[in-house]
Amino acid sequence: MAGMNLSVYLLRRLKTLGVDHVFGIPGDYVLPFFDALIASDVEHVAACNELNAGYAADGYARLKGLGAVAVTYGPGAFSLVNAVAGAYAERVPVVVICGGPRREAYSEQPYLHHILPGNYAASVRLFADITVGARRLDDPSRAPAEIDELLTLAMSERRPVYLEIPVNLQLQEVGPQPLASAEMLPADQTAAPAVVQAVAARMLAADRCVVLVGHEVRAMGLEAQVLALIDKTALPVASVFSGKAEFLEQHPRCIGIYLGLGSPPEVREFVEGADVVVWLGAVPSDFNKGASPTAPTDEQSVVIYDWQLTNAGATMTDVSLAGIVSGLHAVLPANHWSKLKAPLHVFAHKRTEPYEPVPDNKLTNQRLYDRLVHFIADDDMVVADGGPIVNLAYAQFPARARLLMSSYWASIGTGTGLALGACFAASSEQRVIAILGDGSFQMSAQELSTLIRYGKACIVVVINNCGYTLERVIHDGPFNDIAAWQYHRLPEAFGGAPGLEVRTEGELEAALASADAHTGPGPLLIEVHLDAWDVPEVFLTIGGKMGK
Ligand SMILES: Cc1ncc(C[n+]2csc(CCOP(=O)(O)OP(=O)(O)O)c2C)c(N)n1
Ligand SMILES: [Mg+2]
Repeated sequence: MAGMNLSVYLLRRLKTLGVDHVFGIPGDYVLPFFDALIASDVEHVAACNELNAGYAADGYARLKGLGAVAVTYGPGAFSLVNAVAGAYAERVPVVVICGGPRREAYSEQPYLHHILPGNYAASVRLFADITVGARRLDDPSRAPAEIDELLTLAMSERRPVYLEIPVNLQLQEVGPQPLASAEMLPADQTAAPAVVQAVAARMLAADRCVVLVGHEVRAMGLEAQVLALIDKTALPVASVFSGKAEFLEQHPRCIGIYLGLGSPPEVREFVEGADVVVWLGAVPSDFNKGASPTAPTDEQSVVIYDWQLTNAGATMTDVSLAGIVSGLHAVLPANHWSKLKAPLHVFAHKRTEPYEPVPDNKLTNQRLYDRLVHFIADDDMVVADGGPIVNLAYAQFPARARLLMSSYWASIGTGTGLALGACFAASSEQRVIAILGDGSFQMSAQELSTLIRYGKACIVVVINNCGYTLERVIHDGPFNDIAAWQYHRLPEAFGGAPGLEVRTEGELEAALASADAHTGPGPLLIEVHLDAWDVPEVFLTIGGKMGK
């Protein structure tokens, strides 16, 4: 290991942890790192701006377990803030590599570009709030250990970390240090047996018990364990909005998705009328309770989330989700709930419902998703942004399809970047299908050119409904209108990829046939026109409540 420099060390560690691509944009404070990146076996992927590079690293990390983004100081790093905050909120391990000024400058404090006047600590401080570790690496002899510590933290907490590396240290030798092992830690199993027993006893005493699954289950890699728990016990289970658990929607005990007032009536009645509601890796948040005045109360609920367990209002810390899931699996009797009658697979859009196109009919929101649910197949990676996130909540997913979206942090504009990252994480057989609202797409549309540049055969569906429909249903005004773009013509302007326009059911069939046949290189964009107010009835109900 003699002669290894800091950047090479970091890149080797990333590579061992499965990171084959680093997204990002250079600048003078990070150029030595970029030289090392280009010379390494990790590929650099350029995005049009740092925010989108951050979203791409997020999409990549959701699929590969770790992602990385490299940027320059100040404007580069600060542009990343929303993407990193989202990764923190949604538990996605993204490594931020930020090149900083020369090490001596931190004490001498000269006026330099990209530095807030007199504030050389600003970046580390800013990222401290939105990562599980934000550090400046200013001692090459300690850097390998610090890098390993931060990477381990990112992997075990499933949250971002921030590494600031002074420009004159990026190629400094780190000494003849062996590569320490910063392997992905197994999910922490801690959950005191007494805690598990208390939850199990409460569940067993209830007439009706239901499990709600949210975004932490996926983030912590516990999908198989949760399925095994449901298999063994026959507990009725539903997803929630934040981190819709698409992987369990085909399970014989899956009742559907709980969205408060937005739930199908039988799902709402079953969940809200339960004696015990177990929120697994799910938050009883405003979005997940969907403005329902009769949403599960604290007394009704057991909430296991963010290393905390709240049972009937009393909170305990240091309880891991993995520990509770495996503990419950061990102590709950087999088939205990098999006689509990529960609704089954209640989804507005299901593959089992036949769909017959009426070619000349103008396409509607309802019919679009009735059709898309047949298009989405096992092993597809679906990315959603804006209104499509809510519409897809009502679609039943194939067991092996993945849905990527910002549904807890809920930042629109993430979709194109997430899709870009997913394209680099996907295997060559996997399709990436992005279904994006026009308002969301306008925030990051230039990454279409990145998909073209790298020849990624992504299907990008842009729903042109003339603006911010989700906001219209809450509170309308001219602020919800957006510029009228000819979305289907963008691929041509951005470098020559096909773009199609859909207004009728017949045109949708033709476009989806093209999508099925599309192998690239580069994306296929399908612009779908819908009316601005064409939304499911429930959106109007919830929107009205949220507006108040
Ligand atoms: C970064 C960010 N800015 C603003 C919002 C508020 N917001 C939530 S939904 C939405 C409109 C989404 O529009 P679009 O993507 O076109 O989907 P549609 O509602 O039209 O289906 C806005 C502006 C947000 N969530 N995130
Ligand atoms: Mg829209």
